[in-house]
Amino acid sequence: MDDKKVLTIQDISCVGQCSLTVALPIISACGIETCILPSAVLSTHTAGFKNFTCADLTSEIPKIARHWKDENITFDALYTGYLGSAEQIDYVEKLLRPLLKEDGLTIIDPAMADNGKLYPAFDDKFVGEMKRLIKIADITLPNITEACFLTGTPYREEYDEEYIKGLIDGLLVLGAKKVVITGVGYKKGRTGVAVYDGGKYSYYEHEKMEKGCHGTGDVYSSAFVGAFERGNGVYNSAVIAADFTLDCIKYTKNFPTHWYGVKFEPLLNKLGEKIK
Ligand code: PXL
Repeated sequence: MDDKKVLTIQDISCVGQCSLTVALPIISACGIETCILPSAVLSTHTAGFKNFTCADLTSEIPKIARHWKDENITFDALYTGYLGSAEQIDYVEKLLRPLLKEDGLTIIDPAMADNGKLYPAFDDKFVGEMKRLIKIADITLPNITEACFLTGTPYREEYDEEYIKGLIDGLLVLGAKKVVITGVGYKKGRTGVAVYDGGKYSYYEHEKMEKGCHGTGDVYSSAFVGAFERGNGVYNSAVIAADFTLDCIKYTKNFPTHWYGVKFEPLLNKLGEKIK
């Protein structure tokens, strides 16, 4: 078993099956020690609940990072998800990235948008800030909407391979080294992931569930990080994460009133087995 440590910085949405409450169990189920840095504590996520509470923890980040530095704590990977401000992005660059081991990787999920729209908390200025993180991304995992905002490409519901390659190339220009774009479907009833790694574009296609669930991006990225840190390559990790996310969406459909997240928990054992 690997003795690896991943650090993930995202919010804690206490209820909502997203961000840290997804990343911690999924990456752990892959057999990887998962250290967390909560960027904020919210009562729920922001997509569909009203009057949620939010305690910002930005001012804790430098104190926590300093303690880790003093303790010589280092990480094999830094995985960022939903972040709340330009200041948090600064801290990722200046305080957390230096805690990576020499060959440690920065994996950026620019969690900020879906279905052609930014999440309620974000604006164009934040998109500009997120571009700074793409610059330092060894791997980035946007959905199509996020890739469009980051590259300044008009969002389209229907597109071809050239359009997706254009998004990937735009992310490479921003500085990303490897790219996985999620939710890429060229045919009716099908979706998949487009991968760029080592000069090669590839694509994995699978069944598309008619109705998606909130939080699939976080499930996907967390499974990707877990699989990747267990030694799978970018493409294989992208496939493992896609199959897992699809399984989770299918399972969640058994609970039609469960609207706010993905019921991934009963499938964690299967993911752990697959990664072995
Ligand atoms: O990555 C999804 C997510 C995470 N955290 C918070 C959110 C969302 C999506 O809306 O609101 C707080």
